Amino acid sequence: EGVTVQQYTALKLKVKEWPESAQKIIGDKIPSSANVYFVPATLRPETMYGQTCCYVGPKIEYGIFKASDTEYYFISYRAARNMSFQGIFPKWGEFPQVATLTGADVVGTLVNAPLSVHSQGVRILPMETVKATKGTGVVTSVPSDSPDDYATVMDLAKKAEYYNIKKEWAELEIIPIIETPRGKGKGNLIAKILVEEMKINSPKDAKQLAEAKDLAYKEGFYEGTMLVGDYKGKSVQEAKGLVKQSLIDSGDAFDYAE
Ligand code: A2H
Repeated sequence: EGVTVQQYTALKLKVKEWPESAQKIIGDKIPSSANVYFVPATLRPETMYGQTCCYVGPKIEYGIFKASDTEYYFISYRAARNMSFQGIFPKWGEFPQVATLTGADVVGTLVNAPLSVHSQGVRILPMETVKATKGTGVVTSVPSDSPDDYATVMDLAKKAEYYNIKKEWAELEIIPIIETPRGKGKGNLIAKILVEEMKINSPKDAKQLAEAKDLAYKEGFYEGTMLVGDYKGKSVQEAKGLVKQSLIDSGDAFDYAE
């Protein structure tokens, strides 16, 4: 462990509809007047307009933790514990767990993704490469700007039957969010461009995906301009903090560090 601290934006994706597998486990442990939120940790809040789904590791164990009478969070135990020392739960060091589920139990859940152009909601889908020990173990998917997310939605759509999901859950429209030199005149989907140029065929092409991720991140941050939202026309460097703050102000996100 180094001394660097990673500052994430923790986004709140409200559950609209559980699949039967999750409903059975949750039963009457959560009052119907309360909301449950999937809480992905992201470094790119300015891209949230382009969310098309949200990933969990199918074999990872998660909990639902009570943050208040009206709010419960679906995250890893490790993240809940960390959050309890960051003022996110009412009592310091306490993070009341009301249910235990695996990622597989919640695949298919319909959630509302703040700022997403897909305002009807997006689905919780499986991603094999989610790390249990990073962030919250929940990863929101922005396939326009994240090569990992793009490679994963392509794989999910191709093998929908194998993954036991509906193909259309992985096929929500991918819209351009950020203009960059590499994307300009080519549709501005930098993750798609890089995955295709580098001939990345699978979400498990770890080495190439790491390189693509680095290129997309640097180009997006230093040379990107917003194409959508309240900060359209502004540079990504300017917009990043502004989008984050407006998500926090609207109650749709909070700071999380580890
Ligand atoms: B980022 P760092 Cl558009 N396992 O958010 C695997 N990946 C995880 C994770 C976990 N447990 N927790 C978070 N992440 C992802 C958006 C995004 C992200 C875009 C482009 C690049 C990008 C939408 N997905 O990350 O290792 C999350 O995906 C590339 C750096 O802590 C989070 O931000 O540096 C990022 O990895 C955190 O990575």
